[in-house]
Amino acid sequence: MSVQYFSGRLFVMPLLLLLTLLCHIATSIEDLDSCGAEFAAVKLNIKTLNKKLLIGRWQVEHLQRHKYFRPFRPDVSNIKPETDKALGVNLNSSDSLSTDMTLVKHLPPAGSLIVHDKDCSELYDRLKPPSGFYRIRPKLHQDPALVYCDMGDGGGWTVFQRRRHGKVDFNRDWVDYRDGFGDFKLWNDEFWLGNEVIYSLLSEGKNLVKIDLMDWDGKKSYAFYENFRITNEADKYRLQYGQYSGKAGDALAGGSGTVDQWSACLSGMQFSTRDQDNDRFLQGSCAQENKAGWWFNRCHAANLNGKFYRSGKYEGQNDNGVVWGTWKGLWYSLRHTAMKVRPLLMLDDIGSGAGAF
Ligand SMILES: [Ca+2]
Repeated sequence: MSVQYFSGRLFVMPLLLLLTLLCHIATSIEDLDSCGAEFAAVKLNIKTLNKKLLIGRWQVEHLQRHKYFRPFRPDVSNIKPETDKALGVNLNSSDSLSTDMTLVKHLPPAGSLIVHDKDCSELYDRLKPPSGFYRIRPKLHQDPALVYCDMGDGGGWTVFQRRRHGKVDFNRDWVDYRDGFGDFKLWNDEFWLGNEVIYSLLSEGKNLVKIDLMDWDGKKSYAFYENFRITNEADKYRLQYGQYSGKAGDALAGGSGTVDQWSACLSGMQFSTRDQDNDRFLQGSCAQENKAGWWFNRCHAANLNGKFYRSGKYEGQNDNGVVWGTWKGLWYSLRHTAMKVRPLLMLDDIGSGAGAF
C-alpha cells in the first residue's frame, strides 16, 4: 500500500513543474488562436496531466489521512472467494462476513474509537477486500452502517439499493425508507440502505452512481449518473443529478419527448412513499399506484423499487413493476437491479485502468 502512495508523492513535484510549463504553452497557443491537430494533441496531453496531478494530490492526501493505520492485510491465503464474474459479486458471503469481523477486530483505535472507512471506496483503497458486507461511517457524527461493498466492477462501490428475488417487500412507509430495510447478510439479499445514510453517502464530493440492470433473459445493461445527490429529510430527500451516460438510456429524465419529461423527469423531485405524497400528480399518489417509495413526478419512467414481477412482461392498471423505461419499456419488470456509488475519481483509475470508463 505504501509503495503506490509514495510513488504518488514522488511524481507530484515534477508533474507540477511540467504542468506549469505546459500551461504557459497552452496560454500561448490560445493567444495564437490556433486549432490545428498538433495543438489539439498538446491540449489533450495537458488535460491528461491535469487529471494525473489531481489524482496525485488525492493520493498524497489519502496517505496523510490514513497514516495512523497499521499496514494490515487480512489473512486471505485460505480464502478463495467464489466470484461470479458476470455479476461481479462474491458468492461466498460467510467468508466476507468473517473477514469483516477480523478487520474490525484488528483496526487500531484512534483514541477510544474504532476507525471506520467513510465508504467502500476508502475500504477498497486500503485493503482491497472481496465483495461483501462491511461497516462504514459516512459521517463522523453518525453510527456506522452495515453496507454491501461491490469490490468487482473496478472496485469500491457502496451499494444502496438491490433487487434480486422479490422476497423483500418494497411497498413501505416513509420511516422504513428513511431508516432502511431488507436483509444485510447474504450476497443476494435485497435492501434499501435508507435515505438518511444515502443522503450522507452522496453529500460529500463528486461521485458517480452506477445503476446495474438485468432482464429475465440474463441480459445486462447500465446507466451512470455523475454527482448524484439527495437533499435532507426536511426537503423530502429531493433528487439531483448531473451528466448521464451508459447503455440503458436516461430513464430518470423521463424519455426524449417534452411531454415525457414533463410527466416523468425525476430531476428535482422529492421522495414519496405510500404514506407521504410529495409528487406532482395532483389526482392521486404515485407511490400508492406504483407500490414503491421513490422519487415521483406525474409519475415516472424509472422505478427500481416497484413491484417485483417474476415474468418480465406484466399487465395491470398501473406500470408499477421494477421499471427502467428507456431500456425495456414501462411494462417490463426487471429481474436484478443495483444502485451503487463511488467517487468520480478513484485511486486505482490511473494505475489499473479498471475504472468504470
Ligand atoms: Ca399526488
